[in-house]
Amino acid sequence: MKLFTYFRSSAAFRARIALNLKEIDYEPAFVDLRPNVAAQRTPEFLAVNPQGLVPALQHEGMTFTQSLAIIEYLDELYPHPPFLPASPADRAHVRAMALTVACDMHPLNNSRVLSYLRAPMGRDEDTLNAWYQHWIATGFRSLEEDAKRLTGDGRHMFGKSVTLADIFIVPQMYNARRFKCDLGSYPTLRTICAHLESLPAFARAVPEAQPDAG
Ligand SMILES: N[C@@H](CCC(=O)N[C@@H](CS)C(=O)NCC(=O)O)C(=O)O
Repeated sequence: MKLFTYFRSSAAFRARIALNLKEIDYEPAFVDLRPNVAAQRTPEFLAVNPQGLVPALQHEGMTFTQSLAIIEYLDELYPHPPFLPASPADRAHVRAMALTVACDMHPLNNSRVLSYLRAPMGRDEDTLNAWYQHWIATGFRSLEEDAKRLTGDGRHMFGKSVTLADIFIVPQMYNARRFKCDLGSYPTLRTICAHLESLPAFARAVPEAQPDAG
């Protein structure tokens, strides 16, 4: 398997965690997203993913995009350890937490949105930081309540083992720290992430552990 990745991309971070949890030996292909390089907009990469976004996964002659689709593909191909619980209701709870990150938080704060706010919208760095922190707080407030209700041991978003919700919360928490968001109101999320980050599959996926980390 080949994963198109960039060390700082939180969507690629999710895919790296999932590959590590499934113990899949993958070949990384580095796509440099820095504005002065913008490898994601080259014809070569657009031929891989016309959206110009990482991650993308190549396997058996096919290319897959969108981190959630990639991770569910891996889970269906390699069912152990499972990323979703057994019952339909529990699966819906786990998916809802992952989707809060994937659909309601990350798209508002990803690099192309921040770049667009900078230019052509002409917003300064203070405004961008306020924007970033606002959407982190909005998402984390609800995830804190979800996790309090659904965790089984205070160390996982749902139940007592790693699920899709854990794969999505850790990269988002990493970025929230990077952008110096106030995390004081989310003790459950902080405790869960501290535990998850201590697991080898998560620790090996962090941006600073990647070969392309600058
Ligand atoms: N919904 C997509 C989001 C992918 C995404 O936004 N990737 C970012 C990095 S985290 C990217 O490639 N950005 C390049 C750009 O903004 O030009 C997913 O989950 O895979």
